[in-house]
Amino acid sequence: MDPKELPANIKDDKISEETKKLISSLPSHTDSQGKNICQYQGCWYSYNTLQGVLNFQRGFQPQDTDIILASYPKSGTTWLKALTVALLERSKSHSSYDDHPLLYDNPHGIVPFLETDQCSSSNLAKFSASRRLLSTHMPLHAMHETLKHSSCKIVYVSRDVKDTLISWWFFGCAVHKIEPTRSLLESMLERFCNGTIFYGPFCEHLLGYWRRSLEDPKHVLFMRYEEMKAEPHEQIKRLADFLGFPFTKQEEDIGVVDKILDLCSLRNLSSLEVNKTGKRNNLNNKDYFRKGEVGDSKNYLTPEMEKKIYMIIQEKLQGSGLKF
Ligand code: PAP
Repeated sequence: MDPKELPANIKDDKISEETKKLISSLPSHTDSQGKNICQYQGCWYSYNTLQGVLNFQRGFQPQDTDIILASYPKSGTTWLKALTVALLERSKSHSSYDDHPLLYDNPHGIVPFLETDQCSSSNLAKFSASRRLLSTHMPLHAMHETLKHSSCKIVYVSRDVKDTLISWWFFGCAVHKIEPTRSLLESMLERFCNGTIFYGPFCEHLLGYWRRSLEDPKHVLFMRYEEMKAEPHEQIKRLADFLGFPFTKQEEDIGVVDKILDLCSLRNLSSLEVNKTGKRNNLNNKDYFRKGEVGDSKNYLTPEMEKKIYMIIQEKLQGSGLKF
């Protein structure tokens, strides 16, 4: 494509001339919410996000102590960020939780995204825990070259594709201030199934982290939203052990685990002023909190839609040992 033919929003100042040239050579299309996306190294990104991915790939300096929280969008990122912040923060003595960072900032404000928050040193310094806490929606292979000599830890949270899709449908409509119509849902489902969706394909995203978690369990932890809901105590202890910050017997006895789970609960976080009225990158913090229920998709998907997703998941995850 001739750069002169590029869609209007590629004329964004944040996108370099080099990236514009690259974009014009990549497969691209408009997603179900009207955003232009292009496929780079097998994954679909918006143009701005692609610039962020390239900045990360060219300039990010990993540290062995970094913790990276990874996810496909709408899989439990906000919750995982809150839990991890709370786990690391407990090394500081909060006699009461009145000055806890989670009370004054949305978890996304505390834990920056590698590809979209331009991880400058000032951003990285914001959360002054003993370790740098970072996040990403990039697939694992997009980070491979940059992280290959690093022994940082990666925690991936996954979620049932049907609930992820429904969560995204509502989130996208809230962001764009449009009605969540059936036709939009059908079009998103179509794109979920054929993989041409923001950060898609979904199954490849899951499988990259799943396989690495089996090969290298010391450095990659694979978590599931459904298990976090069903057995929160076990799962937060699993996370704490993996990160090298296990709960002591004394902490367990005095109820620290319960306190953290309560602090990070959807009920508590969504009731905080910062999450009711705050904004970040033009997005309302309140839109990150909806129902947080397992199986909510049952209320919106027809049996035919469920079957379509089931067939794709069966086919793509076959033989991997990963099941939903
Ligand atoms: P993101 O990728 O844009 O950051 P993410 O946090 O991954 O979004 O997903 C949002 C989902 O997590 C929402 O699910 P729902 O639409 O099915 O309700 C949201 O409600 C849920 N969520 C947010 N915070 C929590 C929490 N503290 N506990 C449990 N679920 C949560």
